[in-house]
Amino acid sequence: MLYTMLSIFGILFFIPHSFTFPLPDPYTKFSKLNLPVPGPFGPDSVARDSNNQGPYVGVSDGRILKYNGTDFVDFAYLSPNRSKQLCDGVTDLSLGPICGRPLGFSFDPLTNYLYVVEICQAINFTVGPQGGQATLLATSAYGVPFNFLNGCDFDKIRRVVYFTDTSLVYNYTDAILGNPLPPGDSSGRLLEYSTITGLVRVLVNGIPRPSGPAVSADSSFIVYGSYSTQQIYKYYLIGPKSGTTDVLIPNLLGSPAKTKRAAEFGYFWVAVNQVVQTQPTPVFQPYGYKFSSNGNVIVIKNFTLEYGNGRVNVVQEYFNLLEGGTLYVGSRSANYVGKYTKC
Ligand SMILES: *[C@@H]1O[C@H](CO)[C@@H](O)[C@H](O)[C@H]1NC(C)=O
Ligand SMILES: *[C@@H]1O[C@H](CO)[C@@H](O)[C@H](O)[C@H]1NC(C)=O
Ligand SMILES: *[C@@H]1O[C@H](CO)[C@@H](O)[C@H](O)[C@H]1NC(C)=O
Ligand SMILES: *[C@@H]1O[C@H](CO)[C@@H](O)[C@H](O)[C@H]1NC(C)=O
Ligand SMILES: CC(=O)N[C@H]1CO[C@H](CO)[C@@H](O)[C@@H]1O
Repeated sequence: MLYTMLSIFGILFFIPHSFTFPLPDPYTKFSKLNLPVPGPFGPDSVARDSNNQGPYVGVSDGRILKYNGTDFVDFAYLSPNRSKQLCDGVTDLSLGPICGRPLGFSFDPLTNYLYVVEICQAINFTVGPQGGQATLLATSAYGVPFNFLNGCDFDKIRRVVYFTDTSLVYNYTDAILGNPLPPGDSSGRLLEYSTITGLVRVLVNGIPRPSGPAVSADSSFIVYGSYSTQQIYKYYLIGPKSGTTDVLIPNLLGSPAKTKRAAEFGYFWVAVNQVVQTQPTPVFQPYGYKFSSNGNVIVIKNFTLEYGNGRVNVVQEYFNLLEGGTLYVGSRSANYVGKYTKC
């Protein structure tokens, strides 16, 4: 009886903008949305559009695919000379510079345009609702070319896209070759692209390897993680602290990947990977943290059982009355999108 009441109220709790007191982790049922076989892997970003279609994913062979209810089908691509013959299904990441590699994206809910950051040519793009060839928007900030773009988030109030350039001295090629991280590297940047002026601004310079950011639903601050410090930061867009940064969560279990808004107002999810063994090959334990605007961690969801020793790169939550809550998990090492729902 109590259980039934809890699950009825659980639905209420997941209506965005209604409650600020969320139900802890109801996501116990796991399933996989498989990518085409044989084929690409590594859905680093996962998003639904404003008509609740998808999810869309960006994968290793450079495509953006859309889930149509049963299968992932072609939606968009970035490089104007990307050849389907050469690139479709490739798992060789060194072809990234030719085939493209979308690592992060975010929908503008008003126009349903998808804003994408692409890692290899260090550029970003926009794709219209019909998909197809993306349009290049920007390649540098204040004359400094993008080097390792990682994630982005659309701000529907200010109509800008926030994104992070992880490092100016370490790039995607270094990462896939397993090159050692330059010690003490804090050349990362938090950036903003305005869809109104077409200009790129640097919000913060000198960040130690920032990962993909998320803006609060009221557009008052941005949160992002740092791979190196294993912390979550809060950058204020308005108010007396405007333009300054606080440490929001000082002690994650491991390195944070992308941060995304949760379904409820004022909450976020971040994918976190803990290294539990480094030799002979790295072994990870992947987690999803759910936290509030004040940095209160309310859920630490352990993905180790479903993801083995792979990493997770994004945890994206959606809610609608028909389906209830859904948690999508994207992983650079998986050939599927993980889907968690309530039992
Ligand atoms: C989804 O795409 C697959 C492959 O193109 C197709 O066979 C299937 O009919 C589509 N399903 C829906 C619901 O459109
Ligand atoms: C696209 O093709 C042109 C002409 O073949 C070539 O010069 C250019 O490097 C190619 N660009 C990419 C991103 O492969
Ligand atoms: C990464 O940096 C190296 C030099 O450090 C450069 O040779 C290579 O072209 C860069 N790769 C990409 C994808 O930008
Ligand atoms: C996460 O789950 C794995 C596998 O069950 C376990 O070994 C690990 O200790 C768990 N992590 C935490 C922080 O509880
Ligand atoms: C991968 C990709 O699309 N590269 C393009 C980036 O933008 C420059 C300038 O428009 C093009 O020349 C590249 O082909």
